[in-house]
Amino acid sequence: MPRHRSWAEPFRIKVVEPIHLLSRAERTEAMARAGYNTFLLRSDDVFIDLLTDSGTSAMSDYQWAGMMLGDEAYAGSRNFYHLEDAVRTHYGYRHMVPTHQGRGAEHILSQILIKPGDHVPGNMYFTTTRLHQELAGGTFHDVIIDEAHDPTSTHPFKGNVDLGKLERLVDEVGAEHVPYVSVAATVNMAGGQPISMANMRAVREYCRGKGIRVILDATRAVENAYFIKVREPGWSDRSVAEILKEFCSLSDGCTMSGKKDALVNIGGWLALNDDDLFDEARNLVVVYEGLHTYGGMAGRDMEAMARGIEESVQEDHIRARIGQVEYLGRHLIDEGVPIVLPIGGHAIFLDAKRFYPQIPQDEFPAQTLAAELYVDSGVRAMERGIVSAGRNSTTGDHNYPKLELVRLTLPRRVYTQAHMDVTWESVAELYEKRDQVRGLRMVYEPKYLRFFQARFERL
Ligand code: PM9
Repeated sequence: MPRHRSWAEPFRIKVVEPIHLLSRAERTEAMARAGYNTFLLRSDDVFIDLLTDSGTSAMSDYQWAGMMLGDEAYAGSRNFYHLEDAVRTHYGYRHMVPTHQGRGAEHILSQILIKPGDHVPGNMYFTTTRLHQELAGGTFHDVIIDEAHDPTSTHPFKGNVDLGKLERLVDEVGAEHVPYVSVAATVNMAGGQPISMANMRAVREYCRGKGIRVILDATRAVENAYFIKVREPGWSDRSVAEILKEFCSLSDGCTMSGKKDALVNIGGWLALNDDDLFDEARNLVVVYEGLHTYGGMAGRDMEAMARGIEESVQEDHIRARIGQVEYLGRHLIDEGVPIVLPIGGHAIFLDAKRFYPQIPQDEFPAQTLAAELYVDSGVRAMERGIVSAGRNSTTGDHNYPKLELVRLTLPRRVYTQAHMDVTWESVAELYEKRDQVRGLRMVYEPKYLRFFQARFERL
């Protein structure tokens, strides 16, 4: 048997940004000041920031060099054409407009395609995606496979669409009221779980027969392509870049938050193959984002994103990126901590229902756990449970998602293995002391996307 060899990051560190750990008393006070919502903490008060992988990546020297080549012309910036080339080369769509970030693309897409009374099936909701669908008058329907809602299921492709559920919905509401199927790559709210190429192809075939479009949320499609390579039979010899392109070819367009896979701090795009739809998108982008050749982005930011796309599909990059998530997850599994299985692409998701079974869901177990973790070690995580799920737009009741999770999200190329060690050690200690903890009560609730700004008090 050959000896085990560890992987190592395919970069070395050229610039460092100091971070500091406040005292426990200071952290306790900071958490109370933030209303037990990690979104309301000051970044300066955070030691290891695992709130999100969105816009938090470290850019390479190649990307920073590109920033100096920003062409800040109002119209026709050369960086736009670089970005357009990168999207065509790696994602394969014919047309694209830049947007300031992913939700800008979701807004334009929803306005173009959804009419009041329409129905939008998707492989689990995402907060901003669903809200834009609802604001356009649509109703979201979850058609993901049941395994996705079970944190203990080890199905390798928990992002898959359940074709039976999709078919039943379409039969019920009529294909003419389904403007598109919204398919997310590595489903965020399910735990960063991928969709298989075979399932994507089946969705495509079904939709083609019904005249329904397939729109991909490509935000973490590179990570999805990596999982297809390592988990789906028949793909291990293909490059992540090839798989990505083939995967995207099974959709009619995509929305994209460049702040994740594409390794930039800001930016996104909407891509479409259809000429007429693209024309509509180009018309709307000037209303909400900016001219169609910058769409809310500076020239330098478009250059950084074009270069980030190139880097994102490099095999050693993506292997190390997902390898770091796995490293953290393996340690937590070894400590007996309940996490969502299998380990996903961008984050480890702690299962707060099993972590704190004594806390009822409407006393916010995941929100509580995220607050406890910060107080224990200065690690900032994000609630992905009942607070994120919001309220039913018809009844006004809380949505009660099956998954009540805390997300430890890994920014790309930012933290070291030692940071991962501090994180799992803290979570493991909290798990040992889990019995004493009580939940929270919400004392302020904003109307939209409440998880960002809601405030809580300890019970
Ligand atoms: N995701 C995340 O932390 C940013 C803040 S939480 C709303 O996971 C998907 C799958 C996302 C996503 C953002 C967006 C929106 C769309 N789809 O944040 O607007 O994970 O660039 O993208 C966050 P923007």
